[in-house]
Amino acid sequence: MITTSNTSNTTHSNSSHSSPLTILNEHLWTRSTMAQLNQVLDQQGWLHLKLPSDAQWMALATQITGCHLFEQQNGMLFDHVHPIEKKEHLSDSNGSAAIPPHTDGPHFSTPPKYLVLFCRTPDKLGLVKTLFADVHELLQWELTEKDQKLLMKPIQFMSKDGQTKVIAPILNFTALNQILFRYSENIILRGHPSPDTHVSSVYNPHLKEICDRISQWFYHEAYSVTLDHGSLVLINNHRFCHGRTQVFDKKRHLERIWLG
Ligand SMILES: O=C(O)CCC(=O)C(=O)O
Ligand SMILES: [Fe+2]
Repeated sequence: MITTSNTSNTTHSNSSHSSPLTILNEHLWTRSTMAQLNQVLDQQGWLHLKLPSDAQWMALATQITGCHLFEQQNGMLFDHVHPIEKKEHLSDSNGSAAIPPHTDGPHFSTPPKYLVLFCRTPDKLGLVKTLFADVHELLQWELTEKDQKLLMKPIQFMSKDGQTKVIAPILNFTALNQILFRYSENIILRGHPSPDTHVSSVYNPHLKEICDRISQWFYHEAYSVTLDHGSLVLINNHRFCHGRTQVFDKKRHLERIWLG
């Protein structure tokens, strides 16, 4: 059995709903634990585990999901999320600005199925929130016909270096009829996945309305997590949109993989 703690720090941003944090010591890494976690991830769409800081978290994530590592920028299989000097004003994993709602790797024809974040060094001020919201809930909101049309409209998503591009709608479905959400407020409204936060021009004005709707849903419905030492978060990146608030502690350091 898996032990769960009641002192959760995963909360619904707009309500008191909270979900227990799973404490997973290495002696619990059994096949049946993996199967249980796989089931929770499949139904809930996310998992928040607390691991010892020296845990083999990448092996654990591949075992739980049954998925393989997915190439990130420059052929890397692993990346760091931490502010880098001179990039602080950017709204991305190497900046310290807030990152608005997005899915990772929207420029791939099939984006990574899971995003996995492991917390190496938490934000010592405890202020940064990682946010994630279920697209199933967006689809239950009252969307106008125009909103629905805009969700289905093919648009261009590009990589940071502009080399990889895909033209696809925000909302799509897989052959198995599962949601495939592809989104980046930065790309759609600011024209780049990692925009300078000082730039305020609207790149795609006709899509502003649907982005505002998504933002409204996201900040209303999102789960909010404060990542601590050894926190491991797995998020279904086809079904959830995520983002984070501004980083003030420059030492905050996460490690990230994608699985697909
Ligand atoms: O910093 C975080 O909590 C999330 C970062 C993120 O979403 C990203 O780097 O794409
Ligand atoms: Fe992300």
